[in-house]
Amino acid sequence: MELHLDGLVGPTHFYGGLGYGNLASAQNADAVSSPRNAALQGLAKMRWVHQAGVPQGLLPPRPRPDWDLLKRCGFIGSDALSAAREHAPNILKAAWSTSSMWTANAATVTASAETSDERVHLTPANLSSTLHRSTEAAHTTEMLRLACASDRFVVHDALPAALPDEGAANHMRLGSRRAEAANADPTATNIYVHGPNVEATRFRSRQSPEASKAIARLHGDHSPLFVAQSQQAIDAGAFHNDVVAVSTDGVLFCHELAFEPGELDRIRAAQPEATIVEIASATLSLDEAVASYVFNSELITTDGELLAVVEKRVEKSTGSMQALDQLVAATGGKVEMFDLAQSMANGGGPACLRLRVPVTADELAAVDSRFVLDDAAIDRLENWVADHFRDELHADDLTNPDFAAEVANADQALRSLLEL
Ligand code: SUG
Repeated sequence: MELHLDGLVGPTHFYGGLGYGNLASAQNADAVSSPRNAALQGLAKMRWVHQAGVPQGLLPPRPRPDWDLLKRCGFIGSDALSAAREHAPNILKAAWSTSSMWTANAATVTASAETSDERVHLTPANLSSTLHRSTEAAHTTEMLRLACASDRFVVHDALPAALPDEGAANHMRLGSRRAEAANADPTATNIYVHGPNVEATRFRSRQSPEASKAIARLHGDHSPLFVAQSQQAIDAGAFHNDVVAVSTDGVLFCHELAFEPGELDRIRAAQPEATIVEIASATLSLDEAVASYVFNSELITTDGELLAVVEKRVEKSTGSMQALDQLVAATGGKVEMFDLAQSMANGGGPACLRLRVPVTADELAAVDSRFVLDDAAIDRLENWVADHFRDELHADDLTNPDFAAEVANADQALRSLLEL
């Protein structure tokens, strides 16, 4: 089974235009955001997944703004915010970013069934390709070490910054559906997707092969498969592999141009019994796939049934709906549409908002219960959002000391609510 750890959206959700190679983030730069709607949309998805029978947890947002980052960049004292806005607006934005909400980038996780010491291994991502995300690792490491404090888990340090790593968004675990149906513990293949060995044309990859290999080594992964993402997909705006490919234990749903030529055949050879639903460009172009985020659907399996949590903009794309039809025909699964528009406008779909932690029942029981949600906990979080989040956030708010005080207050309230 899998624990889905979603990133709770913080009260400073905004559109900074900070996501490298991320078309939605660039297109929506400086648009007015709604932190309240963003958080409620995320919580509605968590509630649905929990009610569908999948263990659902959360990782809390980081305290904002990041005064330490501002200080390290020379913005000190009472006018730090306005000085940063005048001299280095991207440093100001990085200090306020709620990018830790996309927990598919929080870490890479290997199941205990595939590690040499039979423990679950997690490596927090260094996210060193962009400034605003590079500061997440310290908080993520702290939270994961609290949540996974039991000796059934190993939480490593993030890799050195020179080996860029974006976490589970570039990792897929693929087994066979037959093993799942038999309720066996399949030995799945861990597929680590990294940047291609070609000159970057439009955008460079955010995942180095050296990072993927270091993680597989650290985790003692006995079945790693290293696969190159296609430069064509990266250029079309697939800044993470999970924009064009997603897996659940026995199913891989991907665009035919997601990987460099020949790579999908290597995946097939590694897991011949997996159901691979490969969507042709003739059905859905790469550009339309990146616009709709259909491959960024959150796939879950409960009682042997596949459920796809899909962002509702997919309905506007005929090719994407045809792709979903193919997924349903091949798996017998069901589709559920969600409004995640606030996160989507920053390039974060359903699959970006969750970190999958494959666990046995005993490992799940060993996760710190403060990080695991039930309906009552989700109710409390919704009340916290109602009490502390603005309906609208504007660029000017990021230099307002009153807003900083409001956010510090919200953070305190969350820490006491979660007993952190
Ligand atoms: O890293 N967007 C994130 C979106 C991450 C999506 N995650 C996955 N595909 N798994 C990113 O580009 C935009 C922030 C801004 O522009 O304010 C941003 O960081």
